[in-house]
Amino acid sequence: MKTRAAIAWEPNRPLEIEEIDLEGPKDGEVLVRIVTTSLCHTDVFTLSGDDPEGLFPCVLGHEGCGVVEEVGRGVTSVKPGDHVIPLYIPEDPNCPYIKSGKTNLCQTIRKTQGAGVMPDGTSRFSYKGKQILHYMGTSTFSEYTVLPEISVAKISKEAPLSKASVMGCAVPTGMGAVRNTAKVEAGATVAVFGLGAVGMAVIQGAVMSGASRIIGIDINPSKFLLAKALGATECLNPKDYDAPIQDVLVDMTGGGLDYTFEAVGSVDLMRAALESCHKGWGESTVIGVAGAGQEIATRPFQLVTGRVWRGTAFGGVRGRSELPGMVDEWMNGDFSVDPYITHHMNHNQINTAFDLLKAGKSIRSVIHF
Ligand code: NAD
Ligand code: AHE
Ligand code: ZN
Repeated sequence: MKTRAAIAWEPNRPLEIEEIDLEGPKDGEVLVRIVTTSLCHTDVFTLSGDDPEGLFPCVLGHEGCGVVEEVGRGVTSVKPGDHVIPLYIPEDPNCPYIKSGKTNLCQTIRKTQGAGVMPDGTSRFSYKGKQILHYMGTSTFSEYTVLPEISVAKISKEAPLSKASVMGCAVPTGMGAVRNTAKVEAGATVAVFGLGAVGMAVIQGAVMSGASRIIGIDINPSKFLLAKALGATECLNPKDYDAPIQDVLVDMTGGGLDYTFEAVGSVDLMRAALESCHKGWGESTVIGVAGAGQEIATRPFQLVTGRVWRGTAFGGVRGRSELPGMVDEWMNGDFSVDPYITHHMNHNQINTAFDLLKAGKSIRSVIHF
């Protein structure tokens, strides 16, 4: 079949919308019509050429939602008409990582997914006979995409697909980082570096966990209004201080935060976030994705004296078994996704979504097919 897709031909080149060929689902695969997709900073990161796993040409996009149109042989858990969210971290109940109960990082198809192909080693996308690669196993910047059955989460039909794309990455990542990875408890103090959609979801998760103090940090003060509306008790711009931001935070909290989160992708901020933690117990969670070759550093004494450094992917959420419940929480009114969505646009305007995110002028742009 044909599908209109935004092609990333090479790093740093604007995406081009083309009608390309899409092979139907093979055994164990599903064809999904994407209704909306939104743009996450990780798509920007990969297009920038900084992602060691960035392969071109490809169809980017990993934050989306849609409707199952067709299933391949052997697929039993979803059927045509089901509403689904594509998962860049699948959930295979037979994967030893999933069976461990200790992680959401299913490895069943990680190798082929990282190589931009389906589990059988081939791509379903092509253009004029030339292979176009998948991205993060999802490729949601196409009106139709093919995914392994283990890479879709079936969600309630009550959830509006005009907004549900943000449940494909930003919201579960930020909220999950607080609830599953850091396990923030009521009364705790929290700081989040980076007030994009992921950082905003950290704030929302911290509020839901009953945090007593939530400090938002960003060099773009236009983000502070929304951060405070979501529940940040204070916002800081590191540019307003001469001292390193970790010293400022340790001073203003009487020794440091209980929990900090880095949601930017800067190794310097990852260090600052760790060093803003309270001696003896403070825990810092890395969410941001840093470019190829970059490394984190701190004095080991920071860890010797009781601070803990963690990381999280997709907020530790197991996509098939836990994401549908998070969508239900949204439907029950426990939280809203509306604050994250600053722009709606059509597929042809996808490069505008990139420009807005890079300029710090959007939280999430939702792209409609
Ligand atoms: P975003 O671009 O919307 O937000 C990033 C924010 O960081 C912006 O508000 C920006 O002004 C701020 N910022 C930039 N430099 C800063 C600095 N020096 N100090 C303070 N703030 C600064 O991005 P997003 O979509 O919210 O994603 C945030 C990060 O999380 C990215 O690195 C993304 O790749 C990563 N991410 C990781 C996961 C995961 O599973 N681990 C999931 C989603 C996104
Ligand atoms: N490919 C990069 C790493 C990118 C990365 O860390 N991705 C996160 C999700 S970001 C979503 O916006 C993730 O899930 N990581 C776990 C995994 O297995 O990829 C690199 O550095 O090679
Ligand atoms: Zn993402």
